[in-house]
Amino acid sequence: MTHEEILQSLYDHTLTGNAPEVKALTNAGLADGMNPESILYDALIPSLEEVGARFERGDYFVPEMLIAARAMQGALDILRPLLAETGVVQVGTFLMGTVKGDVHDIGKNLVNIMLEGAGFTVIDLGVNVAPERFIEKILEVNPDIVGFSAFLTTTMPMFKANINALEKAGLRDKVIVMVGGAPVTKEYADVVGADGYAADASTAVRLAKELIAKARSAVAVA
Ligand code: B1M
Repeated sequence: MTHEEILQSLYDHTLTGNAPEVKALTNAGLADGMNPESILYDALIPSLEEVGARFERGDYFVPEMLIAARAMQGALDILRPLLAETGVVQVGTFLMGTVKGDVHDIGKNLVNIMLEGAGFTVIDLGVNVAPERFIEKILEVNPDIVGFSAFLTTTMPMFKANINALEKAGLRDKVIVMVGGAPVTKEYADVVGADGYAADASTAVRLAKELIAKARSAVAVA
C-alpha cells in the first residue's frame, strides 16, 4: 500500500469504527516510515470531523460516534510515545481536565500528549471534573497552569463556574487558566476571564510556554 492509500484506509476505517484495522494500519504506516503527525492530522482527525458532520446531519448516532472514537483512541495509544518523544527539560506543571457534564476526552488527551512532549508534567483529572475537584488538586500539586476542556456548548459555562470557584478559594492569582475545546472561541475565553485559549494542541503548547514565561518574568520584576 502507498502512504496515500494507508491514510485513506485509516480515514475510512476510523469512520466506520473498525478499531482492529485502524490499529493495524497505524502500525503498518509507522513500520513503513510514515510520520506520526501525518497519520494524526491527515487521517484520524479529519475522519472524526466527518463523524461529527454525519452526526449533525442525522446520518450517525451516538453509538457510531463512540466506536469511531474508540478506533481513534487505539491509534492514539500507538502514536502517543512517538508524539511525546522528547529530551527537553521540564518547563512546568499542567493540571488538565474536561469540565463537569462533559465526557469528551480525545482532544484533551491529544493536548496532554503534546504538552508532555514539550516538557510539561501533566496531571490529568479525566472527564466530568467538578470545580471542587480542580480546587482540591490545585491545592495539592500547585500547578503553573490549570486547563479546562469543554466540547459542548452546554458545558462551556463550566469555565466560568470553575474560575468563580478559584476566586472563592483565593487561588485565581496563583494559577494560570487556559481553556479550549471544539466550540470554544477566544472571545468566549476572554469573556469568562481565562488567561489563554488555544484552538488546537500545538497552539496550546506554545501558549502554555508563553504564559508561564510571562508569569515568571512578572515575578522576577516584582
Ligand atoms: Co460528541 N459531540 N456528544 N461524542 N462528539 C461533538 C463534540 C459534536 C460537535 C458533534 C456534532 O454535533 N457535530 C456535538 C457538540 C455540539 C455542541 O455542543 N456544539 C456533540 C454532541 C452533541 C454529543 C452528545 C450530546 C450526543 C448525545 O448524547 N446526543 C454527547 C454528550 C456526552 C457528554 O459529554 N455529556 C456526545 C457523546 C460523544 C461520544 C461519547 C459518543 C464521543 C466522545 C468519546 C470520547 O471523547 N472519548 C463523541 C465524539 C467522538 C464526538 C466528535 C465526533 C469528535 C470529538 C473529537 O474527539 N474530536 C465531535 C464532533 C467534532 O468534534 N467534529 C462531537 C477530535 C479532537 C482531536 O478534536 O475535541 O476539538 P477536539 O480537540 C482539539 C481542540 O478542541 C483543542 O485541541 C484538541 C486537539 O487539537 N483542545 C484544547 C481541546 N481541549 C483543549 C484544551 C486547551 C486547549 C486546546 O487548553 C486547556
